[in-house]
Amino acid sequence: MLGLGAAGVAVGAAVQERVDRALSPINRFLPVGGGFRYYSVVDRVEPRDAGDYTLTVSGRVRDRRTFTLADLRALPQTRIIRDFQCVTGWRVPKVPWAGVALPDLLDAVGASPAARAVRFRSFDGAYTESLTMAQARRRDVLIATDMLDGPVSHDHGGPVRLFVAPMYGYKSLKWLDGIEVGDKVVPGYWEERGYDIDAWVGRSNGRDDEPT
Ligand SMILES: Nc1nc2c(c(=O)[nH]1)N[C@H]1C(S)=C(S)[C@@H](COP(=O)(O)O)O[C@H]1N2
Ligand SMILES: [Mo]
Repeated sequence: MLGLGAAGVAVGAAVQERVDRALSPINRFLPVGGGFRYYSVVDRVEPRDAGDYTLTVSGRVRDRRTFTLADLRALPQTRIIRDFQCVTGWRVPKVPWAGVALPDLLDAVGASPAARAVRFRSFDGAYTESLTMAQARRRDVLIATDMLDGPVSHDHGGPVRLFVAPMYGYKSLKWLDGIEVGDKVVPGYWEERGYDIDAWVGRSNGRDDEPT
């Protein structure tokens, strides 16, 4: 009985690994962070030192600006606690996130009130995402410098990632280094491959948030 059980677990793990590989080129459980999986659509992302990191905000803005990590930390800070939900089924409850609320960053560069969309780029060289301006103006969309009460680790997309609280995880682009204010919602990496452009998780997420 015991032996069979162990074999069953081993087979289960092998099947899970194959499912994981089919879902994404790179996919493994992260050793920390209670339930997160590591996702990357490219084999390897060159780590970027916090000291070398920059985020460029361009497009329909009054002031095109390049922010260092220190610049981002000098802007008004927002902290929220929200679940993280991947569309493939795993969910991490009550994750603390902190950084700059996207509307505060858009105000800092003077984003045009007439602009319709915001596009995000990753320094992995492959992944992009977009939001409508109405979505980007939500206060629960963060330019996250911290998660799980520490700096965003490289595996989680640090030094800086996007966190779109009300939407599935694929909107939360990792290794963020470019934001472009424009007029078009351009389908992102997974959206080109069939995922919905509007990725709302549903009304249950974010009920038990803490004041920021
Ligand atoms: N650059 C980049 N960002 C990404 C992804 C990716 O593969 N590359 N995967 C997305 C998906 S589908 C999920 S669920 C989360 C996973 O975040 P994690 O790796 O920190 O668990 O990142 C999102 N952001
Ligand atoms: Mo995901």
